[in-house]
Amino acid sequence: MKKILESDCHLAEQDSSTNVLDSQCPFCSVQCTMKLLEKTASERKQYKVVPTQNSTSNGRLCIKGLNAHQHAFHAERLLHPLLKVNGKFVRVTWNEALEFIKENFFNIHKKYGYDSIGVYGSGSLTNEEAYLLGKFARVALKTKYIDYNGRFCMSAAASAMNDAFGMDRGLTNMITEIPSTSCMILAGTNIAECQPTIWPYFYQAKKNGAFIIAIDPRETATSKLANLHLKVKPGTDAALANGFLKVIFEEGYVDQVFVDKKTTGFSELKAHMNQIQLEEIAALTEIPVEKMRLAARQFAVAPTGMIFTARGVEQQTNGYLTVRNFINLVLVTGKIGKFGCGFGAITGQANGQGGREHGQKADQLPGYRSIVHPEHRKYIAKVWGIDEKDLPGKGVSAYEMMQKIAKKEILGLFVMGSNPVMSSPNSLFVEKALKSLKCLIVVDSFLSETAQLADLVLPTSTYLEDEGTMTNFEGRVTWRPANKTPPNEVKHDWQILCEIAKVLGKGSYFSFSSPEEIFQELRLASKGGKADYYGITYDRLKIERVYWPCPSFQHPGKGRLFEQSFAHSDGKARLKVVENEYPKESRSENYPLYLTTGRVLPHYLTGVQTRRSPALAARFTEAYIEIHPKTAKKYKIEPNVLVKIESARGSAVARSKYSLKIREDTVFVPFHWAQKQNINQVTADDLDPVCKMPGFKVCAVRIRPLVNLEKVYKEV
Ligand SMILES: Nc1nc2c(c(=O)[nH]1)N[C@H]1C(S)=C(S)[C@@H](COP(=O)(O)OP(=O)(O)OC[C@H]3O[C@@H](n4cnc5c(=O)[nH]c(N)nc54)[C@H](O)[C@@H]3O)O[C@H]1N2
Ligand SMILES: Nc1nc2c(c(=O)[nH]1)N[C@H]1C(S)=C(S)[C@@H](COP(=O)(O)OP(=O)(O)OC[C@H]3O[C@@H](n4cnc5c(=O)[nH]c(N)nc54)[C@H](O)[C@@H]3O)O[C@H]1N2
Ligand code: SF4
Ligand SMILES: [Mo]
Repeated sequence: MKKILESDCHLAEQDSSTNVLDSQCPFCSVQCTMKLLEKTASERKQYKVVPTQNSTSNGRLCIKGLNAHQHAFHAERLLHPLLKVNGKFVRVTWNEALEFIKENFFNIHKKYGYDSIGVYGSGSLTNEEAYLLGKFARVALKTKYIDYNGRFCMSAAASAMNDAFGMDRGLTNMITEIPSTSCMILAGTNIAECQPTIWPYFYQAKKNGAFIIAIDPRETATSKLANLHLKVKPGTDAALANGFLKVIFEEGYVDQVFVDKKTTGFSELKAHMNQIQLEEIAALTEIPVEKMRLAARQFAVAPTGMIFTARGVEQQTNGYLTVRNFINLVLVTGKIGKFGCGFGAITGQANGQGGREHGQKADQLPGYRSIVHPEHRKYIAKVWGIDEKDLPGKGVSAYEMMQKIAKKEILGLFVMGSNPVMSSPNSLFVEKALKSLKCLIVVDSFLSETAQLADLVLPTSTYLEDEGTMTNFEGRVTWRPANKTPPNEVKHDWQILCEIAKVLGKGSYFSFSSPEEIFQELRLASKGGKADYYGITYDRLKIERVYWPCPSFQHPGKGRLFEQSFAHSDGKARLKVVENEYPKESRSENYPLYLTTGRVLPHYLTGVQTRRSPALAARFTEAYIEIHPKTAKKYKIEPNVLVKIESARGSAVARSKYSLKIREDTVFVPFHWAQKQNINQVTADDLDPVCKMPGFKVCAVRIRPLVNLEKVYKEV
């Protein structure tokens, strides 16, 4: 991690031959800021990245941010539209590309109706582009089928927070309160590797005396900081939270004044607790009762406390209920809406937060409005200047779109900012489905694994070129400047959407000439909604990051939520009875191990960008399987050999990495590598019934060495 240095800044200002570009990291939800210094020396360009100050990451940058420009300047950047002709991509002009879209979309519409084309968006898009994509789907394509990669990321936490609090924002409190909290539960979150520049806030809390509890089947850089690490059996976190609740009820730690005044559902939860047996939970989670008691007591008696969840507990087929149960813990102990207390589901992608507020979701309209609510529909139809009756209804979730493609109900797909052939569960099924489409159009900066399957690929700008706003994990809106001109024929996502809308005859609804103009419409569209951005302007954002909701220009933005009341109409939060659910897929004789998947520090998601950053790629060149030495011996797997990982869906290959830090019944594989190393060829596609999140974090597998070394040794 790099911290801002005085000398770095001076270098930027003093050297007049240096081009200085202000920017913001394209990767995770912290949105660290930086200056890119570009110097031309004997016809070669040299780059240096200098972190800059902002009130979230405080002048820090992690290794991904420091090297992000390497992919932006990579030789494989797409520079013009590519059309597939006889199985090969050929260069075409923008006019030819737009004609192709017009003709193909027109034919599909005519023959199969508007809902036969789907749109697949992304949490990497700016707020302006995410907003425009939602409008594009509903107004230009008139389809109900739009969803985005955030479905695989934030859907469990978002739906749980909406239902429990009446509002979904990553952190309910300000990040600056973290060092003052006296107890923290970190459930299925690896902040030290996934949001490294905010880790110092947690470190400071520990230094100030906080008791930290980490829940993770593996020891990670995050769990290292914990006073208590609960190495839970994968997928059993909902039950573990029931264990904590049981102790809190049994030992009289409920904050009854808070509960009576600010929540509903207490008597049902209390009755449910009478049926909970700690021993049963200990057997299920493999966490001893005494450790559960210690964790629950520490959290309950601490004067202030916070709970953070992330994908470890959320990417489960019961992810929604699991998050609800951690929220139950915060509510029964009254630890929310106060200084040093709160709940946070740490968002993942650069715009994981904003991307889920402005209409990319199947059931959603801008400002967190609902597509099935008559008043919400009327309001947005008015902003867009269309008849409410012409606004399509609710579509389906990201993976369900793939299922509709396989069933030939969706025949054309427009993908902007995602690589679903790698990031979806059961990816072999997804690959087959995408190949069966009549028309696949992908907008990307690279020929990603999904773009390779496309009929038409449109080249888009990167973070250094594309101005816009992003809403970070805190719920603060940030402005990303971008002064670099896109190379060759590259266009911005928002320009591409406007140009396609024009050839489809809908240009008048998309006559924008800058991101700021789109933001002006977004502000209006969000006005009065839960995620209200009306009071936020580019001018304000150029000075400071602003929290939403921010309903007027004078409003400072709301850092701490729920101080007086929750966002449901009666002002109360909802407690919820959660059963000790088991993961959908359990181990069997045939598939005796749990596979869990996740990330490593230098790589980002499906790796399209970071695998093209030499400094990052060099740190992890291939997929690995973290495995306990005892387990490895059992399956005759030596260190550093290729391992075949198989499930009922398919197989993948990764190199063995012995580790005492993982449970003996579990293996871990990061998902940043493609083709044979793509671990999503193995994962299961059961979805959470409420939020449709896949269970990326648990599936049953068997493993074996790819090559029989004993045989090879004998032969040599
Ligand atoms: N370096 C890096 N940083 C990133 C990203 C990246 O790709 N690389 N991606 C960004 C994005 S989009 C996201 S969503 C976030 C993700 O951020 P995180 O959710 O923090 O990251 P993961 O590695 O997916 O999972 C977190 C932890 O969950 C644990 N886990 C697995 N199964 C279980 C379980 O059953 N129970 C519990 N309690 N824990 C479990 C894993 O061992 C892992 O350590 O990171 C963001 N930041
Ligand atoms: N097994 C397993 N699978 C997972 C997860 C897991 O933990 N385990 N995590 C899930 C999570 S949390 C997430 S967020 C998803 C993410 O998975 P994906 O949606 O596939 O995300 P990326 O790998 O970031 O792919 C983004 C693509 O868009 C391009 N791109 C980046 N920025 C832009 C832009 O501004 N505009 C356009 N047009 N293109 C852009 C990139 O070059 C890249 O090709 O993966 C999910 N899949
Ligand atoms: S990846 Fe995240 S923590 Fe690292 S520099 Fe980028 S925004 Fe900051
Ligand atoms: Mo994510």
